[in-house]
Amino acid sequence: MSASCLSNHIILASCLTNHTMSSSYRASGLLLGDVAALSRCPVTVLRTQFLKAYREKCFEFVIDHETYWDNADKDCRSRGGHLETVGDQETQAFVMDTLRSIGFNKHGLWIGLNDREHEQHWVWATGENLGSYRNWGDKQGNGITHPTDDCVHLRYIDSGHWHDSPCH
Ligand SMILES: [Ca+2]
Repeated sequence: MSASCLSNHIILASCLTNHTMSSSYRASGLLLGDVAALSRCPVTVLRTQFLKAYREKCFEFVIDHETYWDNADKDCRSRGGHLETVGDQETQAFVMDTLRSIGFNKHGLWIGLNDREHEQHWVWATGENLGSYRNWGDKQGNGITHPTDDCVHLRYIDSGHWHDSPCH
């Protein structure tokens, strides 16, 4: 087994859930401060230092345990959200900035991107197709070296580049 394959199997990452805010926030069109924005996150979501608001979403950084994508996906859904869609550079930067600010010290964080259904057809956990924004790391996401790597994490220790890994 190659070193990169081995490291793929020991990667332990965490999940990032997001939730849609209540409509009053979206309708306001105002840039609300963190505290006001957080108050509009679903009441079921625990208010901790790991809950952040960005644009119209509440992000729950679930970093207290490590697991594989399948479990992270289930966990996020059970919390009423889904694994995060990183649809543009701004969201990517928000996630990286937040990880830095909360002292994240793991390899990376699972995001919703996967090609489990059809090889090389990348979709988000929401079912949306991968758009024009991509942030693949070197030799990642191509399906050539490791076609069974169907789930993607944002690898913090590689400047946040995306790496595909086994889902479970
Ligand atoms: Ca694949």
